Amino acid sequence: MTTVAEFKIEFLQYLDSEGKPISTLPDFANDSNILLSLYKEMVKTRLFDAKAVALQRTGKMGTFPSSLGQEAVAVGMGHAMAQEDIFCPYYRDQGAMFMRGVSMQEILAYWGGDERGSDFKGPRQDFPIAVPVASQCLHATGCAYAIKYRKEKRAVVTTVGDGGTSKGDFYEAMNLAGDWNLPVVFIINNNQWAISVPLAAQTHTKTLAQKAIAAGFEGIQVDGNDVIAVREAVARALKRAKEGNGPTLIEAITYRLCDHTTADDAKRYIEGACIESAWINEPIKRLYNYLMEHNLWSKEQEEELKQGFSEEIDAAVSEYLNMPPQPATSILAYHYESWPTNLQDQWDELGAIDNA
Ligand SMILES: Cc1ncc(C[n+]2csc(CCOP(=O)(O)OP(=O)(O)O)c2C)c(N)n1
Repeated sequence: MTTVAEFKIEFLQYLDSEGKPISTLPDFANDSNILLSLYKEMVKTRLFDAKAVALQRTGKMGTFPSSLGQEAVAVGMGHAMAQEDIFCPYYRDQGAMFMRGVSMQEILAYWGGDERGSDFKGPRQDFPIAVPVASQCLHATGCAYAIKYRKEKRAVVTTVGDGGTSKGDFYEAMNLAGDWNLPVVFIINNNQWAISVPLAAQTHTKTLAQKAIAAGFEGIQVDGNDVIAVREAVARALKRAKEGNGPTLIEAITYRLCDHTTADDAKRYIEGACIESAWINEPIKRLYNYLMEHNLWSKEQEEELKQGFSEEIDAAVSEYLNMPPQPATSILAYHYESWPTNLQDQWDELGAIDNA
């Protein structure tokens, strides 16, 4: 018998959970402005998430998926992307969306059930938040095909949860992206849980990154709580995509330190001790320690930063709460170019509410 294929999956990490370098940092990490900007964006995301959960709890917003503990994945990739790239987000990417230019008010509006929350004033070509699990992977592959067809020098980034990697949509998107050598980066936010289903019950594969091998391209694991590693891996993958060398799959290992969404109670299936030990690895403290150790940050700056963000978030919340309501027909108004006849009754019903 002969071996016809072999593969390996590499793991990228620069800072340990205490913020101490375990290998030489990538070049961009010598620029303290970049490190500070990554840090600030993670803090902003955490404060925003806490406020959004509070709004839901007080009946002022719909269901919300916090990214508590996973801020480094969104922020690292958001920083690596160029403005002209295209983002097809899933529902836990607010940290990256802010960096793309989506406003806090728009994200609040989206989770408040307002269609205007998907009509970004900022990145006009980025996709709206995808809630149907893994559907965004197909959008990303389709978009990447268009980019290649038009010979444009940009790339698409999409994200998916660990549970999403069990879906047909994920495999189909990866398969075609590999076959057509498309400029797309798939990022798995492996937070260990798909609502109450733990990773071990989700799949028998040793890594999720190796799912790329079957599609014919490279998969890599990164410490998803190390924003430097995420930023570096995504930047490398985007460079490869733009140079015509095809897709990459990045599995970012992290942990969901919160309920799945505000509609869930994680205490029913996650032991408190699991969460407590996962807090040791959380991403913000790690970079904070590094910055403090290198005299790049101080307690006073931390206070000032949090104060500034609180004011920014409060202003976005008031804007959101003061948005004039949309007509009821807006639920359907933007979906179709030409109106399907089977929806006419519903449209009329909604119209009647608006005209009452
Ligand atoms: C097609 C589809 N099926 C089921 C759901 C219900 N659902 C919402 S989130 C979720 C779990 C997703 O877990 P994972 O992909 O690991 O992402 P995470 O939420 O943990 O970030 C499910 C099953 C859905 N939104 N879409």
